[in-house]
Amino acid sequence: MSEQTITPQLRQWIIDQAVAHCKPEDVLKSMTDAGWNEDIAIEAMETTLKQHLADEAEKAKQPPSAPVPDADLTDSPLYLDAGDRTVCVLSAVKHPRAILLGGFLSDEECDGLIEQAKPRMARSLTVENSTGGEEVNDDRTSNGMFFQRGENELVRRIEARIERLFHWPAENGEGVQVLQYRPGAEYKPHYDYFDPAAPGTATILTRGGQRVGTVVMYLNEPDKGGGTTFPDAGLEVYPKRGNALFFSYDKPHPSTKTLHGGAPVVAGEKWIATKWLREREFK
Ligand code: PD2
Ligand code: ZN
Repeated sequence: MSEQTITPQLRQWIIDQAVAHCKPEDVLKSMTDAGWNEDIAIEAMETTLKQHLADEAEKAKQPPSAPVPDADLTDSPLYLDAGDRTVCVLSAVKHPRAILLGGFLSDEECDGLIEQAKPRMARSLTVENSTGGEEVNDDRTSNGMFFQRGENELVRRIEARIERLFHWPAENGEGVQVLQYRPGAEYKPHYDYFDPAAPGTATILTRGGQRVGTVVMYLNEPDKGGGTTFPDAGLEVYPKRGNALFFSYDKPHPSTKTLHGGAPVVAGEKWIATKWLREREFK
């Protein structure tokens, strides 16, 4: 063998042998019998197994996985029955778990939410992790308001759709939030789950546990900018009116790749409604 490259397949084979309790000398012999230079084979075994142990130690430190909301995409249906409406599956990603639905809201429902929200808009707050309270934050330059869960017929209709599509009790949802971004406004990349290490988190979790899913509903169309971005996945979802972006996170950990943000609006305005889903009833 002139060129001896350690491929991902070879690394996986080395791990498989170790997991199956094969003796290192037998693994080395298999490799040299197959034509590997002995020094390169030893180096491949050492680096692979060292990295494997480090990966396993990192995994053991992560919080356990929780059940999460999800749509049933078995057999890749193009349409899903949302009860009172049929919605179109536009795209789905496994990691982060994200699903983009078309026609989740009608134009009238989008306008209705904006009109009902307008008189109640105020500068958006973010959760202050050290205390569990809320504060104005330069990372989030939108205006917003919350509806109570089940507050009116339109809100109930939307909540019932979310319950049905994502198989998650409506009572586990926080109230629908409406956000307005003017040109230049943005929401810098963040996680929607609460940081388990932050001192204020224990208080926040008493109201229904962790957040495990997010639904972002696009209510209008900015002329430029205002997409929802996932920097760790290289993904940008464009804010098409009536569409809904769902994503879930089975543990409050960056390995879910759910770091996401609202990109700055370049021209026009952006209006969205968001719904956060908790593990248990949100009180
Ligand atoms: O404005 C958005 O697109 C957006 C994206 C992600 C808003 C939020 N998250 C949020 O309010 O958490
Ligand atoms: Zn968010």
